[in-house]
Amino acid sequence: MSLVCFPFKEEDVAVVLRNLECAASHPAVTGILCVGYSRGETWCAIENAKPLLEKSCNVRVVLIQQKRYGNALRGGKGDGMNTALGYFLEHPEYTRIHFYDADIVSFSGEWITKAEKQADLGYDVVRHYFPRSSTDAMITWFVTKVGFALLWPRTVLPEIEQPLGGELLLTKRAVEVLFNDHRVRAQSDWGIDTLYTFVAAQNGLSLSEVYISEGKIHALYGGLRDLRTMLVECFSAIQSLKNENVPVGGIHRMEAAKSVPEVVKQKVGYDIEKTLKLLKSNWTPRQRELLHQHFDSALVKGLLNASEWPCWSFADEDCWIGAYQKFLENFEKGDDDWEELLFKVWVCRVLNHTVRNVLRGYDAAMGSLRDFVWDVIQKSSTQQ
Ligand code: GDX
Repeated sequence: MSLVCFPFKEEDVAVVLRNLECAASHPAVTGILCVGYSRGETWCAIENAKPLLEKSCNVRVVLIQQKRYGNALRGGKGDGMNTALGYFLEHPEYTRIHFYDADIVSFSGEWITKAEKQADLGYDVVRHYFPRSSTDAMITWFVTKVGFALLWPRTVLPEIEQPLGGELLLTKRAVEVLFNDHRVRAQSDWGIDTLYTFVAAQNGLSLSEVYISEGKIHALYGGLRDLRTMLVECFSAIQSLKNENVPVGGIHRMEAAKSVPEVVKQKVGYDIEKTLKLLKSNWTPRQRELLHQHFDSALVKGLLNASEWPCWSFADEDCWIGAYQKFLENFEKGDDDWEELLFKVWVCRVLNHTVRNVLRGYDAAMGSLRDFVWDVIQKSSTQQ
């Protein structure tokens, strides 16, 4: 008896309704839960489609607005997902909950089947992972994976392929662990994916990752500015956990990846021209002061040059690791100058990766990302 949750804001209504129908038609699914940020156009479309969907698929379809669980942080997807966990625990007829982003164009019943099969084998958490473009997942690679590798190199965390993915299955045991953790309930923003991944590993929940070869085709980003809030919230989530301990090892099974479709290989994940302009904008005298006060001279020189003319060659892997450690120590969420500095250094890192690695082709680019995380794991393991 599985419940499928779609958290949603405003999305292409036709895509959302198709996904609801697809999930509702799956034999393992007896309930669909749509958790809305607000009562807008997408909400109304789901409300109108609900009676027919319930009748034709013989499932319960529930539409609720997200509750406010975390009062200290921005109310976002975290409140949406936590609202779904609360609903799930109040309805013991369900034994598993799945989450899928509502805007996925390539979603199919196969995604549900693959996750259900792993849960049948006894895994507490099942995550979906996808072939991704070499300029996509730049927060996952440079913030989350690198942070996990620096802070908990001997654990399962840095090995999780897509630790921020919004597509996953949780068993009742996993939901109880997550929902009873006050840090999870407080994480009302984009940091929720980090918290679910982290708390599951810290509590020794077993994890299986299934591969979805057709990829996750969904609404695309413009310039990297679109990702600024997500970047800040995902980094801050890692920073909030930096003094925590996680048991070494952990049960982690991963389905092998297959060859990556050409359309994914050729996709450019963000608008480079729009992004170049970001380096010159929003500078304040205090950002310059913070730079001089906390960071290495090569980074200071490079970023100040970038404030006049786009440049990024200084932002190589070593520079990013050095800067990351300084941000872990000193970054203050909610302080616009700190947030802008984190954003600008990350933009330079992404541009450096794009020009130095992505231009050499897909395999070289992905290899460089994997090598980077591997090197950080190696170095951090010997230092701990
Ligand atoms: N209820 C609710 N409340 N739903 C939200 C909110 C919110 O505040 N914000 C977004 N959503 C919904 C949205 O409508 C969509 O269905 C889903 O959550 C994902 O949002 P989207 O803006 O499409 O996220 P994006 O940029 O595609 O990132 C997603 O994929 C990332 C990844 O795979 O790396 C998202 O699930 C991230 O959490 C994930 O890290």
